[in-house]
Amino acid sequence: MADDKIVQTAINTIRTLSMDAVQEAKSGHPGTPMALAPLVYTLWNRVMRFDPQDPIWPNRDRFVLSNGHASMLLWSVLHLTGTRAVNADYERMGLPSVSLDDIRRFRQLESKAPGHPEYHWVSGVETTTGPLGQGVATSVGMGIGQKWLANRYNRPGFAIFDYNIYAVCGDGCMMEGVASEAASLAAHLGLDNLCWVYDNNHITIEGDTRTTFTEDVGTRFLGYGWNVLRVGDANDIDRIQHALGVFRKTKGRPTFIILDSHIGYGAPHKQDTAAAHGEPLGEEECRLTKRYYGWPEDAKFLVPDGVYEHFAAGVGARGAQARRQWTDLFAAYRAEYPELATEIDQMQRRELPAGWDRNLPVFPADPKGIAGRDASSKVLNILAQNIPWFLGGSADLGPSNKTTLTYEGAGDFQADSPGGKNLHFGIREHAMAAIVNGLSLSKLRAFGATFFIFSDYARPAIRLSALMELPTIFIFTHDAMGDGEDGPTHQPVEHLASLRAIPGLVTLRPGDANEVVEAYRCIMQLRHEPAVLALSRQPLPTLDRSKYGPASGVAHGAYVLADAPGGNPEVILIATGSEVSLAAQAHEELVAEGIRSRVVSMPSWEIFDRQTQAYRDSVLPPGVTARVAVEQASTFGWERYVGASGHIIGMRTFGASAPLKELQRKFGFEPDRVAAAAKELLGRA
Ligand SMILES: Cc1ncc(C[n+]2csc(CCOP(=O)(O)OP(=O)(O)O)c2C)c(N)n1
Ligand SMILES: [Mg+2]
Repeated sequence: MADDKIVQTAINTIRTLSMDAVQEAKSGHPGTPMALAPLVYTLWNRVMRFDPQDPIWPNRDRFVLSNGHASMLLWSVLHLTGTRAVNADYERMGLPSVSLDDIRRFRQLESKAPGHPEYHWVSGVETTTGPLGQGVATSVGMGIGQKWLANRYNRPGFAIFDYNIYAVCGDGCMMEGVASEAASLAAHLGLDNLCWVYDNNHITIEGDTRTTFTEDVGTRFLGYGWNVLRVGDANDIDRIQHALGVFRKTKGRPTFIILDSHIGYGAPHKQDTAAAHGEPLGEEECRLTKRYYGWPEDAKFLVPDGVYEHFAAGVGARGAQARRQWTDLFAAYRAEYPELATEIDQMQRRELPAGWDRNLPVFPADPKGIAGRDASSKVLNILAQNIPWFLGGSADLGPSNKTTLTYEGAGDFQADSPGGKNLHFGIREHAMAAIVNGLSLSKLRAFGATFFIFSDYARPAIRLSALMELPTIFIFTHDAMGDGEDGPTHQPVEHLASLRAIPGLVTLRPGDANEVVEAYRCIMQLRHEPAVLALSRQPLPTLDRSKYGPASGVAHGAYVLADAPGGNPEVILIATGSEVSLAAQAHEELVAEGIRSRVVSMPSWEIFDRQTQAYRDSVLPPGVTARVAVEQASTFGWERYVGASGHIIGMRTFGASAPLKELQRKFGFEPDRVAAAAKELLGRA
């Protein structure tokens, strides 16, 4: 076949596979894949360095489909390029990542062609997308990650990391705030490894964007400081290729390509209409569209002769060669820089370096104590020195979160200092969380920080970190009413409950400085789960561990801190965070009155829930039903630990603005009140 002919056939294969899959599934989004097939073809087959034989090769170019509803683009191209599957142990499998059968079973149970791109479910997906805006925001994290990796690991003659990141997005992504936050930061940081292609089709679900979206997107991106290009015809692959070439030559700023396209391209009745967005075209319209493409009208899931070979000769050959060269380069690099090569190996497998936890502090007993955020600061500064690829930052609250790394040489990450370990996200919590995900997808170990109350602003990306099974770390300080005078706008109430509700997310609310250390020890060993650390603003007494149970109990999620004589309690006080020492005080009062009480410190529900039944029963003996839970947060959910006859001291309102002492009195967080609740349960009030 002549070159032009096979190119067109390859593009139309992407289109028709997408149409057929949506038609067969009776659901999905055909129009955008039909419009963007030429873009995806050009990117993959002509530009990207990606080896389908090894989709996790560290120096591959990254492709992010931020308009995740157009997932059939990705399934088509992963299939046509013969991309191979990788298992959870990072082993390359001989099997295809997405088979034609998966595409026939688009959106069905177990198919490797699900509704939206799912990282962890389908090899070759770089990040989960679907919630619009997340993909592009995450791609900024990938851009920062590449810069950081290049700075640390590249050496003269050894460009170990020189990959680019391509993200495709639509009107929805452009309207979402998170994309704006991320775009602003990407330009500030001069991420010239980052290219977004904007599918400017003027269509969203409710119809023409005249009803909602009339801003000048190009001017907006110019204002951010991006290199803005335009390709006026989404079918013009030479112009697309040219624009991508301009991107690759542009230094010092990211590139934004506005691509004018026609949703549902070629469908006689549906092109340029919202009807092409999210429903099957219909059998008749499919036939007519195929006729327009010069395709056999009744063929379904057709991959014409020569198409697989064409992709093999394009991205396949280029990717294989690039990976071979890189592998040779890396072997020579390993000989010359064995320590750095080992670091890269460890990062790729999400392992920790030897000695990662050396010098972690042990805090002496101290009734005045230290704030959770201050203990955290000490731990972070040690971990960041022990683990070269551990980095992070705050959304403009570094001085309050105490997350700034202050040791000699930690440095700030900026355009002209891409080796810095202190990231400055600005007041962009949502983008921060997506960027931390992007860093994690780049195999760095990253944290983001803000006040606990503003975790809401980051929640969609936190949820995705759990869905993607990424070991990202979210450090949230001012975890309760500790900054009392700021009042209800700054007092988290339902945040713990709502984060505990996210499957796979590990929350930890440590009760004193030594629990903070142990919480980090747990978190750092997570490889496939994100963690939220809720830390106090105010000092918490450092408990005397010669008297109380050891803080290493944090590793079990909950543990017996103080017990009744003979380990035979009649009432159990369960507390987290700042309420642990409060419960310990109440315990002393009860003991003085001859009541056999036990205190359980429960920094993490999730970790406790996965302990053996025997362990859980040893901490919360089923026979002891008099139980009091104390937590300066919504009472929601504590019933599961205190049972029907238990008592919960928590929040049922938004709090108030007043000094902390007064708030503690008003809302019942005082030792007497906890002791009184226990006595009432025992009928000894
Ligand atoms: C955060 C979020 N809000 C809403 C949706 C539902 N949704 C999916 S696609 C879409 C329209 C997107 O329009 P556009 O990005 O222009 O996509 P096109 O139809 O042009 O492909 C909407 C509202 C979503 N996926 N994510
Ligand atoms: Mg659109």
